[in-house]
Formats: sequence, structure tokens, C-alpha cells
Amino acid sequence: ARQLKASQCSYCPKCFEFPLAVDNGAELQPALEEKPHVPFVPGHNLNPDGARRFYELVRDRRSVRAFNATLKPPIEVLEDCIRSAGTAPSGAHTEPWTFCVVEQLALRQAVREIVEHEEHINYSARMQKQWVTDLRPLQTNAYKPYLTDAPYLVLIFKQTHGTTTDGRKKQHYYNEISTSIAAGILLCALQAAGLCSLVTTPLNCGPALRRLLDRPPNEKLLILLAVGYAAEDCKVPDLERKALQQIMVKY
Ligand code: IYR
Repeated sequence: ARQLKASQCSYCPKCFEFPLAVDNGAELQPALEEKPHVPFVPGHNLNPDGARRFYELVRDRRSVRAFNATLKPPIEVLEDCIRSAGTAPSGAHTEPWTFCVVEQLALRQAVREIVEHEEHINYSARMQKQWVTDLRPLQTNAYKPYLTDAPYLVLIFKQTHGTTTDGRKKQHYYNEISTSIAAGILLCALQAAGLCSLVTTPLNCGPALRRLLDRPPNEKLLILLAVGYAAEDCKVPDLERKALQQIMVKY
């Protein structure tokens, strides 16, 4: 392995060193297989209409807490949505996510039991009074019928690390950000497919849900998504969103 001077990085035009010659000791392996780069052929046509249509699509997404318990969307549609989520960028292309799709009623009931038990403690003791007050307009509480009414629950786990082909620990850089981006893409895909969803982040439920689904300890629950069609009598809070001028600053 080559010694680096304190002022010299492993590779940049300034240091003018080529990275492949650097520190490629037996114990170091790149997370991603080293292969020649291939040409990328981008679309050159600006598509402002596409941006507008995408906005109009995602604008109508709402967090739904009342699901139709008798109508189940085809699993293939959900699979396509998760395929889209899997296109998210990730740290060193480690793809540090697992999407567990729970369809079996007995398992959804078990998830609900775990979540309702913990949420009861959350709402009554763990969450500060101000937090519970802030949630009042959303009309949420520890009672979660949507967890058994929704035909699918998608439990999104971030993988804190992976395993190399020779069984060693593989770093998963930015696993939480990467998995959150994938979750965002999943929400858009579900919306594009005409499905409704609810993002929940059940406090203190991660370990029990991980064990319920028999997931390994390197997987930590990030988001629990309920997915399905909205109930006929579903109501949502009359929310407004911040205007562009409030969320974007131009320089
Ligand atoms: N996880 C709880 C509480 C909750 C917290 C926030 I911040 C919300 O925006 C909504 C709910 C629950 O699901 O009820």
C-alpha cells in the first residue's frame, strides 16, 4: 500500500494520482464491482409539461387513515412501485433497504397489536404534551384500525450494514438518507398507480416488528407504510401547503 502524505488525497487532479494504484490491499474491497463505465445517453428534450403533470399528480397525494378493508389492489402493482423505489440513489450504490410487504391478515393483526401497545404508551407518556397537541388537527391517536384495514403494510427497513461476498461487514454509507429517498419515490409511485398510503414512524416499535418479521439485526425499521384504497367515507384534514416562494430561495 502506498503511503499518502498528509496534504495529499487519494485522487484528485490537484494531487494527480490515479486511485487504482492506491491502497488496494487485500483487506480493502470497493462496495461496488469495478467495471468500465458505459456511455450514458440522456434525454436532451426539456419536458416542462412532464414536470407540471408530475406536480399535479403528487399534489393530490394525501395521508390516508381510513382504508377500504374489502378491496385489495393487485400485488403486481405494488411490486412495480417497489421496483421504482429500488431505483433510488444510495451511498456507494449499496442499496441499503429492504421492503417487507405484509399481506397476511394474522401478521397485520400482530403488527397492529405491537404498534397500538407502544403508541398507547407514546401518546400517554413518552410524547410531550406539546407534541400530542400538535397532532390534534390530524385526529390521530393510539387506535390504529388502518393497520388491519389496509390490505398491505410495507415495512421499510434501512440496512445499517451489509455483507461482502466473503462474509465481511460492508459499510452502508448514508443508509438512512438513501432509504428515505427510496421511500419518497415509493410514495410517488403509489400515487401514480392510484393507490393510497399512510407513512407512519411508530416510536419504539422497531425491534419488536423486526423480530416479528424475522429480519436480521442490521435491519432497522425506518417507516411503516399502510397501502390500499381509501375507504368510501374517508376524510382528511383540510391542509394547505407552503407556497413555492416559502420553500424556495433563489440566488
Ligand atoms: N406515530 C404516531 C404519532 C404521530 C406523529 C407524527 I410527528 C405525525 O405526523 C402523525 C402521528 C402515530 O402514528 O399516531
